[in-house]
Amino acid sequence: MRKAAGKRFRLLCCLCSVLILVCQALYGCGEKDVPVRDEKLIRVGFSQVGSESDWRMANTASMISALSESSGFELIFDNAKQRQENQFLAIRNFIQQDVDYIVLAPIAESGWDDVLQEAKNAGIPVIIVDRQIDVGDESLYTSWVGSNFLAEGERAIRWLEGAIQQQGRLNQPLRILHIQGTDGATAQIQRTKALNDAVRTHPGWTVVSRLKGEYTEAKAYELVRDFLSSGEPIDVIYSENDNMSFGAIRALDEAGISYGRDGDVMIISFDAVRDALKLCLEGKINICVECNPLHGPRVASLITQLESGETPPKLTYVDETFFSSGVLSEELIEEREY
Ligand code: GZL
Ligand code: ZN
Repeated sequence: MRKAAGKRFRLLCCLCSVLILVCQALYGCGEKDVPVRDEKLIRVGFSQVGSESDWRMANTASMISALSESSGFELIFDNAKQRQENQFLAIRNFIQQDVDYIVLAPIAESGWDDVLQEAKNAGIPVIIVDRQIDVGDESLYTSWVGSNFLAEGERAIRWLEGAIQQQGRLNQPLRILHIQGTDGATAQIQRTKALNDAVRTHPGWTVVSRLKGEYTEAKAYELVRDFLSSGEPIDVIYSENDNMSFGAIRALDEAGISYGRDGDVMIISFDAVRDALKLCLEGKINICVECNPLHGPRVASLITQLESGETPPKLTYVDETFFSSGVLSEELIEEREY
């Protein structure tokens, strides 16, 4: 009797488990739903300038790690390879995909009015990161976070004035080789403005040549090598990012020209990425002006504020400093995030 009941019970159990399996297979019901596209994730389309410099790579890494799925984001990343038309394509693609936010690291300040009007018409908020944009209607973007590039340039000039004064050369001629970043980028416009303002106030200072290095080591190396072959003497290289400084240093080495703390040519460099700080510690670069690329957490917090209905500030400037060989150490360099 008992055996038969046991048999019936076992039969009933396996019938139920088959039923549950069938139900899960058909309706996905049961403890873990398999999301087709998890509605809870905030979908962000990010149009990045390219991968032209160490700074840019650090910026990309910061954005990817901050806008991660574990933090509640679905990131759609596009690398424009330093071409603005690729950024237009990426933004239109994000609009098609109906993302929740568009984040744009603009290659240059101008040209954004039309494509950002399309994003506005689609009701997609746009956050600008790093360089700024110049649009007729400032409501085309919700918020910007980045550096005060003019302040960076002025920091470099104040250091140069101090160094020249120490050498007793303040009113003597100073021949400056200026290596510029990508034309029309806010970092280029404002770091250049700081130098131009200084040349205007120091009669003996002259810019002997302006080279368009596009923030890359290769381009800067080529242009500085060609310039040095003219034999024109220089006292300072004002280089608008570290990778162009690396290129300039290669050309100076090939030309047998000394540079840095104890050399004939002082080098002023912007970004302060790790490899530049190491050269600064060795005395090969005189000053590294910090330009902080770690905007990922800042953008994530802007989006979080917007998600909770808050209105973040229109412009958020990050704090930055500068480094000369005297204040650097191996430990300090190792501790830095980029
Ligand atoms: C500055 C950034 C510049 C860096 C370069 O915030 O736009 O672009 O100085 C980078 O290294 O390529
Ligand atoms: Zn404007």
